[in-house]
Amino acid sequence: MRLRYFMRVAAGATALIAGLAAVPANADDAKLEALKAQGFARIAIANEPPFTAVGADGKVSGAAPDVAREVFKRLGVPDVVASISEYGAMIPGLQAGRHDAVTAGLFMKPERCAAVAYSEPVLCDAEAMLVKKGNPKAFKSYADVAKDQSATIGAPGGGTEEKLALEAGVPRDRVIVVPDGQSGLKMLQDGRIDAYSLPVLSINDLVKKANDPNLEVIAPVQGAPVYCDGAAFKKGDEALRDAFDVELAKLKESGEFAKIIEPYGFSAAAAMSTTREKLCAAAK
Ligand code: 6CS
Repeated sequence: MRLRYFMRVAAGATALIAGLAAVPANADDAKLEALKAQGFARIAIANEPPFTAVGADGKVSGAAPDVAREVFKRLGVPDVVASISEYGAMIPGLQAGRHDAVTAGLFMKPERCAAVAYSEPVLCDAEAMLVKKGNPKAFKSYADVAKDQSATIGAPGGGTEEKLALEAGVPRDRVIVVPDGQSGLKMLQDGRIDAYSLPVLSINDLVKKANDPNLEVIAPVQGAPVYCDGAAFKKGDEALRDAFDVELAKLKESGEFAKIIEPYGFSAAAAMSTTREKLCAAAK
């Protein structure tokens, strides 16, 4: 009796293992298969150099799209097609199926990690403020802006700098939503805002191109964390995210990751020194 029971269990187990073995490793990569068939991945970007940039000829560059393009190519998706979006609209656009991924320097924070499936870290940067030469209001932190009742600060809508300013106590009506870098620069130069805040490399890029001696960069903003982004995928597309991570890890390992991002001013070591898990658990 016992032998027959054992034989039945063994036969069942063998059939199960054979069945599993027949399932391809990436069986639930339906999304990846769809992107391969589509021939490109639709990425959301902000057009904020050096994170993301769209040239006059429409060519998409910047560290985040360049990494994404290389990873997708290795996954069998030949190219990326970008649409420009405000940071605050990127996650809703991803969730609504308008983008296949966000590769824009969208920094990992717990509330965003809860809403999307991030890859492992790609681009890290501290925060900066652009002010008039001489820093007339002596800003060093977002709290300094809060303390000065007359001070206003510009920041991207739905961006980390907007949130940091509000969390530091700057009232809503003194945090001015700015659509893009050139607008922020002009508003500061025209005296319509007292400071404009973006990540350090973005502010430095603006200053380099502005060629205006009457500007000063406060970097890093005291009390603001160093953030890192990852490529963001829709919840449910974890298999695609995992496949992205496998190729991203190979790029990091081979040194090609550094070759892509370091010419833009980013540190490969910074991204490789941390993880999605740590960044998604971080306080801010
Ligand atoms: O993740 C963000 O919200 C921020 N990331 C970048 C690259 N620029 C500004 C934005 O607020």
